[in-house]
Amino acid sequence: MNPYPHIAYQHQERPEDEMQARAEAFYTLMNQRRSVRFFSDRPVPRRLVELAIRTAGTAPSGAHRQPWRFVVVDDPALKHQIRVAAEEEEHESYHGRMSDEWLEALAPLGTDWHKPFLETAPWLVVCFAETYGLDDDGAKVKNYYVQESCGIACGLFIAAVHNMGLVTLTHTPSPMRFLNDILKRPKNERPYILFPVGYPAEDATVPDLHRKSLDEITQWNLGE
Ligand code: IYR
Repeated sequence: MNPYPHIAYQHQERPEDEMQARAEAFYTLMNQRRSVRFFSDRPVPRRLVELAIRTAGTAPSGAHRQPWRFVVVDDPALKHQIRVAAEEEEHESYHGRMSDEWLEALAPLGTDWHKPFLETAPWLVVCFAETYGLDDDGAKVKNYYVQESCGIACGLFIAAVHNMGLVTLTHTPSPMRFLNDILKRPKNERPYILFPVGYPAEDATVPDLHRKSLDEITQWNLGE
């Protein structure tokens, strides 16, 4: 493969006070983000979902393979199929597949196998991770750092959804392979995260969680 030609990087230089103000504003915005499990059925324009996916697609990826595929669902029949299949798997998980330790870890969140948001939210966006590519002859092409790449893309997706004033949830019914069948995706793609996207329900609540402090999540050089 030929190297990419290099072009000038368009750096946006900013005065330091503006950098500080933007950094504070962005942190404040992101610190207001919450995973929301109670959705309104209020419609959301498709172009907003498109913008969240475009934003996700700006993520860096191993060898620039961009090993993600976002499948967007608003068809009620498809959403129903996904809900039924997800609840079936989740029922199994909550009633035997998850360890007691895991169930205990989840207890404070109050989650269970019911997933009504899979039908209530106007959009479901499923990120599939392309575990390997296929060339024109159908031969396998290795992808690199697929988990990391998709994780970053999904992080940007979540930030984009929050920034536009909508809510989402990183839903990972397990196992998720049923999504390949329902959404007709090939076997080199693995469901990575399922995101319901929409407005929160008017009476939506979230658990009163606290985030670790800067000190708890940071070490400067070798620490004190
Ligand atoms: N996927 C299940 C269980 C679950 C697991 C974790 I780790 C969570 O942080 C939350 C839920 C579910 O969606 O209920």
